[in-house]
Amino acid sequence: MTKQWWKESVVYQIYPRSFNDSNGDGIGDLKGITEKLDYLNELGADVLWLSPVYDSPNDDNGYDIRNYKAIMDEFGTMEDWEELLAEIHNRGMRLIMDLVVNHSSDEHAWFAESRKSKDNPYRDYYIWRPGKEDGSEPNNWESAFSGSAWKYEEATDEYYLHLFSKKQPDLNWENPTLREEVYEMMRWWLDKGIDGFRMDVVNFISKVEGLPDGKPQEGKKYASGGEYFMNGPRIHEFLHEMNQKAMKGYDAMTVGEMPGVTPEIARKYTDEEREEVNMVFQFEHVDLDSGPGGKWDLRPLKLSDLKENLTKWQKALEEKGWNSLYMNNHDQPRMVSRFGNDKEYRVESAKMLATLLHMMKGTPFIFQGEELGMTNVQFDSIEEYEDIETLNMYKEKREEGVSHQDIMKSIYVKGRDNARTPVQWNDGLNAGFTTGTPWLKVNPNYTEINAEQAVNDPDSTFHYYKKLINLRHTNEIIVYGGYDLLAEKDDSVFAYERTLDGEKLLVVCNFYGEETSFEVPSHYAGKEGTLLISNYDNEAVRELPESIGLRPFEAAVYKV
Ligand code: TEU
Ligand code: CA
Repeated sequence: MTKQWWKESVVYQIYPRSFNDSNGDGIGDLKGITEKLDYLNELGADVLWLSPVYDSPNDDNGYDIRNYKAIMDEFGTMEDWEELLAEIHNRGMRLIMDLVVNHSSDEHAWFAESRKSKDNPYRDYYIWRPGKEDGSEPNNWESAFSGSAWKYEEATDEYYLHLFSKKQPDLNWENPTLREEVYEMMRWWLDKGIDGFRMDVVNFISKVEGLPDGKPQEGKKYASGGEYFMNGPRIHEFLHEMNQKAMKGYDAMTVGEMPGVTPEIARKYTDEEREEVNMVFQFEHVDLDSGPGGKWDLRPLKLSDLKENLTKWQKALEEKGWNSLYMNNHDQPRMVSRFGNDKEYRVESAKMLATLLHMMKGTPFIFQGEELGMTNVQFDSIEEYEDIETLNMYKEKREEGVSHQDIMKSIYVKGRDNARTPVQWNDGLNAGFTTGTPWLKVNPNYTEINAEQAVNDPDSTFHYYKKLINLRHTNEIIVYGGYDLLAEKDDSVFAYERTLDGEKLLVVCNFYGEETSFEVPSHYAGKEGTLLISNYDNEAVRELPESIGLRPFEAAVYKV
């Protein structure tokens, strides 16, 4: 377990479109980010992760890249980007960019060539196949954005694969020339001085040869096919090659976004000796409230499942490999609405969830607005929603005869636009996000929930996050200590301890809104516990009692 800057850092994710608009066109932009760097520095963020800012037709809000070496017009110019990077580095912070190379936009020059003819030199940059004998698609895989994962092209009488939208054709990683083009592009950005990459669905890039049919669920036409493209046969080879040919020689971090990754495979991806990636985003903990029908099939979260899953990940990567720690991002609903109580106990539960996550072993990722306790949103009509995943699902379910109300219920709980409403800076027009018309409506609760209020309120979630980050910066035990779950059978308390050189950190969280208590394990009997942080006003130091009473969503961290 070597010491690394990316193990000691807290990362803050910016979704540029919704962060801050500097020119009144209703769309967040790079200059808008530069304007807020002092706010992020005040919070204590060490690394900023920018969701894609490259030239894109925005079919999937920038995750469909048309030119990997140009900045999206709506976000500004390359000069604006250079200025942002310089201002980030001037403040001692770092910048990682989003690497989206499982697929490109269908408007990328490579695809424009590839679709021209079967013998075009760029044909094999993408995955083309003839249809089946009966004229149907080459296999029965379903797109993550509804419908078949294949689109037919008349011009060459073949289909191309798109695991996501029709405008996001999958790149063919079996093609060494394509791989070299990706590595060259990565070095081009690293030579500009960036500090690493977040890698979009990077464990999808190796597909099983023959692209076999999956097994559709009962009554379904398409199958996920995930067993044939997640963690595929050459994935470790490709990631090691990328590490050697693109990342080598740069002091840079990599985090792979890996739907379908398990702890065992993640240990291989993140084992430093294997030189693949530094850490991964896993999805098991954010799938615990999904039924067999997937994310829109709502299932209440069981605390015992969450305790078991996060503990499994903590233990699996405790000695070898490294965890990321997140519950929020631009694809996930806001955690205070999803796992906490965003009504009577919004601040307490937001702080409790943050404590639970930030005191674990791994690199924490804060999603924009999470530090303000921003919540999910409920728009009445589907027209007010923007996300292609939501809109395609709505259309598909309406065609299946599901009622508007029933579909909206799932969208309110799991829709990605929950995370994408503009950051709420103050209680003025459009929450201070824009002087124009926001591309996506502002959450109406901005009048109470906004950065200006939070920065001026010492008891706000903002100052609580700032304290959590400072604790990580000043206590090695939080970064490098071991992890052990406590009170495993307790159905309302999530408690664990961290251990390093004889020192212990005791983390106790009441996950629900009812009073409860935590029975302190006997190995703490009579020990002095210094209270490091709590979301209630607890006395500073106290001898650890045998039982700690916990108010609704109470969280406390003791150093013993
Ligand atoms: O997300 C990958 C992914 O699996 C998501 O589609 C996620 O499972 C789903 O959104 C849950 O609702 C990455 C990006 O983070 C996402 O924004 C992109 O839409 C997707 O890849 C395609 O690039
Ligand atoms: Ca703008």
